[in-house]
Amino acid sequence: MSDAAKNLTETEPRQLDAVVIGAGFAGLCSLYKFREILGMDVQVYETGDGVGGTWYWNRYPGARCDSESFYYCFSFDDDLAQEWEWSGKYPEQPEIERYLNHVADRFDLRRDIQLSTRVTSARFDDATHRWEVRTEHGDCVSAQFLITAVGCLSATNFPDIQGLESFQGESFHTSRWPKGGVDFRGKRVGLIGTGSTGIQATPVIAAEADQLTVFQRTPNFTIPARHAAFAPADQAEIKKNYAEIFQRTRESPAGFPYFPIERSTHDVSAEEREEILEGLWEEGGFKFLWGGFSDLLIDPAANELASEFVRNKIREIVKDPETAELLCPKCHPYGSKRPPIDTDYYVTFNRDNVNLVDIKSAPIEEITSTGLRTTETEYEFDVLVYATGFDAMTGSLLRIDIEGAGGLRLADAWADGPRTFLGIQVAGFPNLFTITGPGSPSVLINMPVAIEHHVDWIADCITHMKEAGKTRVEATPSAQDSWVEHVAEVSEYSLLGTGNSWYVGANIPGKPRVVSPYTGGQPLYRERCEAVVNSGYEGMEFGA
Ligand code: NA7
Repeated sequence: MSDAAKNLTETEPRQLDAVVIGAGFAGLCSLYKFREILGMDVQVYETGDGVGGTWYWNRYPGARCDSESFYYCFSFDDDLAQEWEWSGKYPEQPEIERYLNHVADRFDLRRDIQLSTRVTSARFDDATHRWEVRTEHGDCVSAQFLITAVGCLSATNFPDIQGLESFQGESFHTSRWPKGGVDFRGKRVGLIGTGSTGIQATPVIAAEADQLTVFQRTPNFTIPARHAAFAPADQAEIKKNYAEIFQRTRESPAGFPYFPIERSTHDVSAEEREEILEGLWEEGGFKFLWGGFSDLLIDPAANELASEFVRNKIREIVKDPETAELLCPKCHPYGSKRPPIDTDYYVTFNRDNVNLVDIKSAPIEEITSTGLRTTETEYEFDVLVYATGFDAMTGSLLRIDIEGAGGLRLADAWADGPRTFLGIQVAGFPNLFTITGPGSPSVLINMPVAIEHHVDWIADCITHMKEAGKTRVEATPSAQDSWVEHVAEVSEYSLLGTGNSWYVGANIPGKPRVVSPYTGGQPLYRERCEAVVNSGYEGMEFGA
């Protein structure tokens, strides 16, 4: 080979059919589908040094799934579902990480996954209809399709508090937890944040630490998970009914194998309402949210009755009335901030070594070298835990420098909030597919169900393209405008977007307030996606 030819080979980027960013549920599912079923040449890049995505990073104490194990998993392979044994209802992080590693091995996925590699930029080439993708290591590849499988909750949100770097003790963000764990024995611990993560971590840290102080800005409603191990008979029953269970997850409003009861809160007497709510509380888990009265997330008065039911539970459980009142959410409807489910959260505040501090009335002013100072008090700690969440829905996409056709940057296209078609495509960004992107139901659905739906839809679209001999596909601006309008319109009927939550970007200072997830429910969303396919991809333009 001549020197010139050699240089060309060395500098010419590797040519691929698709780059997938992320090796969590969405990335593994994409790789399997695009490589094994469509026969594409796929490269996955993953920042972590293992597969698992959310379940690789979030290894904080108490990290557990909020959906039940037997349907928070893949349905695309019957043998996989039959082989894998879940230990119980709500698996802890290590078990889900093991499951995803098993999936990677079972389908021989690792050979196309490059770990410890962050994708830094992606640029669409108008002339070739291909994406040029660059990584932090300086690799550059060329791919026809760019599939983002980056997760809705993966861009860590470190709070912008003065003095963050000055703390001399140990400090950790829950989503970047050290693999070896943290030894809390004999230590004074400060924990900031009472979302799902803080609520899961609090009881576990409290049981180990000398003292735990929880800094709460907004109280949250949480329902007991009532975790239980599976007996062999439970496993057998699930496996016998798997086809039906998975089918129900695809048909129900939120991707669970159950539906809301077909009654409004106001259809029943006060006694019957309490009985039903009590039953849901006793059963535990997400049924309180997705399996209760049909008007819970629509009618403020109905919601207030359920909210007050939970507040009364808090007042019953927490012995100190002042602490109980502080834990009672009073400024947002139940469900309008993502409601956690928990194991022993409220009861933990009865422990002598646990203290709750209201930082709404007395905000944190500064992190100091020895702890933190609020406007009222100075606190000293050995360990600080930031359970402060994520720049959700858009953060993980916007942290990659994505440049579409004509040099349009995603950050500019979304300057006033995310705009997508079905949450899957973005006008001006041809051949880019965003799995569980903003504008799709994503986090309002049991995630593996949402992911498999998107991966199947994208695979069908790519197949259609190939059969038609096309090399470029993108949503039209007008189809995108209509979809954005529809997403906003349906959100008007729901209470889900009314809280100051990450659903609307309210947790990130300066972020435009937009209801990011589609609140119209899974059936309507699937219907819309199917209608696009059945119309021959109306709203999408194909080019060659
Ligand atoms: P969340 O639900 O966003 O919760 C973060 C918590 O941290 C929440 O209580 C916030 O209070 C609090 N927070 C955030 N920034 C600050 C600052 N600057 N000062 C004080 N307190 C702050 O994140 P999670 O990790 O718990 O859960 C994320 C999702 O992962 C979860 O919903 C599941 O889907 C899985 P705020 O409520 O904003 O007042």
